Amino acid sequence: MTINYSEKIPNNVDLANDKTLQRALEHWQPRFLDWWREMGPNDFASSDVYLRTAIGVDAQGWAHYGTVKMPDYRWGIFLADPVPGRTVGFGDSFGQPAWQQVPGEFRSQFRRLIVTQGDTEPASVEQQHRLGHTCPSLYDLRNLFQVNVEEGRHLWAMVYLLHAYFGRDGREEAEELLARHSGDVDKPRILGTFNEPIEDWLSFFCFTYFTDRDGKFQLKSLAESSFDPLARTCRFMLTEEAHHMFVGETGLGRIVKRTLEVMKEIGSDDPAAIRRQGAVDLQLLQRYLNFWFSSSLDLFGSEVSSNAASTFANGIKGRPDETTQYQDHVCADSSCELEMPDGRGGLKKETVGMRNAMNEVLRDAYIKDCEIGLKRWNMQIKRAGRGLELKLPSRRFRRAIGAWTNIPTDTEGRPIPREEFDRCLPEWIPSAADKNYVKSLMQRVVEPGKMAAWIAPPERGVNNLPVDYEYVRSY
Ligand code: BYC
Repeated sequence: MTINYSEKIPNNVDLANDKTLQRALEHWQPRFLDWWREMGPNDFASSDVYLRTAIGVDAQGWAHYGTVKMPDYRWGIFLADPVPGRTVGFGDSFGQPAWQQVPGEFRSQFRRLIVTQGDTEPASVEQQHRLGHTCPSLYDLRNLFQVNVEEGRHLWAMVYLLHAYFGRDGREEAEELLARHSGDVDKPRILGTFNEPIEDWLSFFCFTYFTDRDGKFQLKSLAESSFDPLARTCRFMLTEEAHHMFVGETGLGRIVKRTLEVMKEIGSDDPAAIRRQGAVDLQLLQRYLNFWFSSSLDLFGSEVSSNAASTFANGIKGRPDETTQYQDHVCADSSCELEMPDGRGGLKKETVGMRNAMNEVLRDAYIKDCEIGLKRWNMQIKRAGRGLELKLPSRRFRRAIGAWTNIPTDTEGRPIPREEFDRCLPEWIPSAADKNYVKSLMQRVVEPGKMAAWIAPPERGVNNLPVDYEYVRSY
């Protein structure tokens, strides 16, 4: 299916033949642009940015590169091609034909998930609103803007579903997606992590590593949905999401690389000495990892969740790679064992019905995926002959959602007294002094090819261009 760029809203859903939907979306479009101008990277509205735009939804047609001013980016509605004869892949309706419409009895559950997914997209653009002013290089500035425009498109993806399949409620929800704002006291974004400020690039790279990876797992679960338009929408979004995680993984890897170079230059791994050279000591990086990983773990919801059980049973939300990774797609009788707090400062094992534990199944897969980057960075550290190892904290550490909410544990997940937790927390997550130091590093570098002192250059540029290409002009 080709994307029609001759229309006001580029799409591959034949919008031209659905005048009512087209009018509704054309009514929403100026509101989106107002929001982008107010809450997006608005100080860079006149910059020329080297961006990729989707021109087709298959692997080859994906990326077209060109120089664009961000407000002129062609946000649109792109669904992956349908799979002929697709059937429901899990839950109580397993094996029946996939749905082209939302069944009435599941309408509010679908709407809630689509709204929650949609809410994260503009939230992240709002969180990253001012980062352009402190970019460590033009290459990174361009990557930030690529991420921003694609999150804007992901918002379009969810708004399309709301408009096309949820009538008036859907249109109202689409308006609300532009009315809530990250960190707003009265109208915050729905999920906790999306209200956390991202004020520096270390946080940005952690966010794209950890939080966008939650996006990968949630989108993969929704890509299994029996509601085919949602599944197809998410399948295409996943191709964009991959770049966001690449930005996080390579960004953090480049920070580690630079720190190791500095350690070698000065012949020391003393954090104070490393900071005197304007680099990020690995202990500081560890505290950032602890913060963003623990916050992102909350995005999977409670360990035991009746919401998760019913979205699975009803065929609304499956598990990532449901078809290829699992034998039992119904999970009506199976169970699993979880380690839970015993209410007396210890642990107990609890047997939970599999459907109720679906959030934990996703969290398990997510944690494994997060470990891959850590292994790679630790290899770099080991090769440089340094003893330190970066680690993911325990899944029980600093949780604000689920069974471990407000249960004080150390980073290994051992329950500890509240006083000890309060005393140690500033050593486990970035302290005010850490944040001030990181802030002092955030000086804008915009000479083509030049990098800030705390990050190594990337191994290659974008789309085979050299690293010193002028990826953003007139910033
Ligand atoms: N913060 O049974 P529970 C992405 C709420 S990221 C605040 O525990 P459930 C992206 C929950 O909403 C992917 N509230 O959990 C990344 C519920 O509230 P209501 C985003 C939370 O429902 C970077 C209550 O607690 N996509 O794409 O099984 C940049 C009890 O819920 C939190 C999705 O999340 C939290 N962390 O699962 C840009 C997919 N966690 O309804 C984009 C859609 C839970 O009782 N969402 N609550 O008022 C879902 O699948 C589910 O809603 C959740 C929660 C997995 C989030």
